[in-house]
Amino acid sequence: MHRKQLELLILLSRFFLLPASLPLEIPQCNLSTKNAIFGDSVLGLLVKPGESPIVLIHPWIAPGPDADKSLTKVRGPCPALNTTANHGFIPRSGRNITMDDLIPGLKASLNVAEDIAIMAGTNAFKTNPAPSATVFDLDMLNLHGAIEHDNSLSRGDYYFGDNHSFNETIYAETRAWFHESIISLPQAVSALRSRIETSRKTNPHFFFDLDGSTATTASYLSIFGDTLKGEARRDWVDSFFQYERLPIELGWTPPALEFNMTLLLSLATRIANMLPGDLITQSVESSTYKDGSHWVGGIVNKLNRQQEL
Ligand SMILES: *[C@@H]1O[C@H](CO)[C@@H](O)[C@H](O)[C@H]1NC(C)=O
Ligand SMILES: *[C@@H]1O[C@H](CO)[C@@H](O)[C@H](O)[C@H]1NC(C)=O
Ligand SMILES: *[C@@H]1O[C@H](CO)[C@@H](O)[C@H](O)[C@H]1NC(C)=O
Ligand SMILES: *[C@@H]1O[C@H](CO)[C@@H](O)[C@H](O)[C@H]1NC(C)=O
Ligand SMILES: CC(=O)N[C@H]1CO[C@H](CO)[C@@H](O)[C@@H]1O
Ligand SMILES: CC(=O)N[C@H]1CO[C@H](CO)[C@@H](O)[C@@H]1O
Repeated sequence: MHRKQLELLILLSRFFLLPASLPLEIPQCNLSTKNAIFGDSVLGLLVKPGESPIVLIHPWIAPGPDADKSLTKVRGPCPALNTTANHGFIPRSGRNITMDDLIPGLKASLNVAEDIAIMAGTNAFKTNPAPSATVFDLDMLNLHGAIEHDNSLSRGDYYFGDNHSFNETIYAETRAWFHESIISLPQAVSALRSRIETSRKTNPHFFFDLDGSTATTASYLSIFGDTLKGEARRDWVDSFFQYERLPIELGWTPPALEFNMTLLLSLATRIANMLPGDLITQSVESSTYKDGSHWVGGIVNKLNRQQEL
């Protein structure tokens, strides 16, 4: 939709859809952001002051079972992708997700940059059993050691069975480190470290994925807080992990700073450097963050390793 058309529609909406006195204001959204969120949908114009366009255009819908079994929705171990599917930013079915779904979907929902979407998509395609696939289903990510990894903040390790559903006991261990309404970087690192230590003690097949572990912590801090400070709002983080729902009702909006690979690697490196040294040196695949390339190489190694196990 062109800017002019959008402006005209907003103007018209004031006459037909909203009392004239109500300003149509979407906080922290400029015109191009609005466009990304609304797409071509005129429904966007029904937004009332104080209501988020995401809630209206992308309502959260739990992935319940469908009457038609062939269309049953699938979800996977990644809370961020589950969440974007629950809001319909990527196919609600959770199936046949392409790069063309991921790039605009992650941008509009979480202000995640294209380079991260491409990295995530490239890794996800490798979990599709079909050779050279360029689509994936969210549950394909359950493949252990690819994107799914041990010592998750909210899920059990593969060794213990269910490697993908939200697990209250495990999240409680993570949450115990979040002492204040703002999760600081040291608290976030302590939570991750505690999960690593628990897995190391209890899981005889523990496999430490430094990249996956530090990237998860870096991502939730960046999306629900401030990537530069490395801290996040605890109520937003809770809502995300527990319900896989964007915490819009709690006042969250996508981060103002686009979250890209440079920012991800920078915060992940800070986190890695705060972990005990032996974890870093014992890490199996990669402990360097020079660029994003090892993510893809790393996953191939991990997939091979999975076959060896
Ligand atoms: C509007 O948002 C776009 C996309 O996020 C950004 O590139 C642009 O700088 C923003 N403009 C203003 C005035 O904030
Ligand atoms: C996904 O793709 C497969 C193979 O092309 C197709 O059979 C199936 O109907 C698609 N499913 C959805 C939900 O789009
Ligand atoms: C959650 O994790 C705990 C600790 O590993 C485990 O004992 C429990 O069985 C798990 N719960 C579910 C529902 O999988
Ligand atoms: C990532 O974002 C930061 C902050 O906006 C910016 O300085 C950097 O150039 C960006 N990196 C890339 C590769 O776009
Ligand atoms: C490798 C793998 O996918 N492991 C398991 C993840 O958890 C579910 C059970 O909840 C299993 O069906 C998968 O086999
Ligand atoms: C596999 C898994 O944990 N899926 C979750 C994805 O998100 C929905 C909505 O919160 C949960 O109901 C699913 O359990």
